[in-house]
Amino acid sequence: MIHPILIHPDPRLKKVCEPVAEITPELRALAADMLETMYDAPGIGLAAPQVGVTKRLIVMDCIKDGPPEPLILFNPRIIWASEDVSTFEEGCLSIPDQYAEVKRPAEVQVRWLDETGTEQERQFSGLWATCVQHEIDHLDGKLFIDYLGPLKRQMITRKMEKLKRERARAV
Ligand code: K1U
Ligand code: ZN
Repeated sequence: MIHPILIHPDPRLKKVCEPVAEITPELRALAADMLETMYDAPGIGLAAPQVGVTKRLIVMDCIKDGPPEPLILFNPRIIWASEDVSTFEEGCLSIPDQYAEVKRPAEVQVRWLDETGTEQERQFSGLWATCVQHEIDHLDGKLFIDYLGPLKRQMITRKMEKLKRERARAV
């Protein structure tokens, strides 16, 4: 099932999400729905708060060409970050059509539980590293625009408020 994606500003996108205590069939179904929603958008990542669920769950697939490589991460944690940084032009499905350069560690080591409850660990680099940090930020109520200066952030927020008003009028 495809879920509607919340648009900034929304209080649910500012919350620190709750850790997942047990991976239930309902949470596995939510993860599958989130992947479907992400591919449909289309996007390369999605965090549970973006579909209104304030739990620590993200999905990703940063493969652009070639066979898909979907990842489901419950309670993801960055356990190491490189000193090297990389700058990437980021977008966000909750802030449509707005992009800005964000500087983040170039490589991160992440530990999480997969959909079977098994602990996984992987070192991410390139787009995967940018994406996993962007998604984990969502779980802490942080958006990529929070890395920008106040004027740019305010300008984007106003555009999103206008977009939401227009969308509300259209229904
Ligand atoms: O979390 C999100 O809002 C998803 C976001 C993830 C992301 C993008 C860029 C840098 C860091 C994190 C997106 O997927 S925006 C859409 C996007 O980047 C994309 C869409 C289609 C093809 C390729 C990329
Ligand atoms: Zn985002």
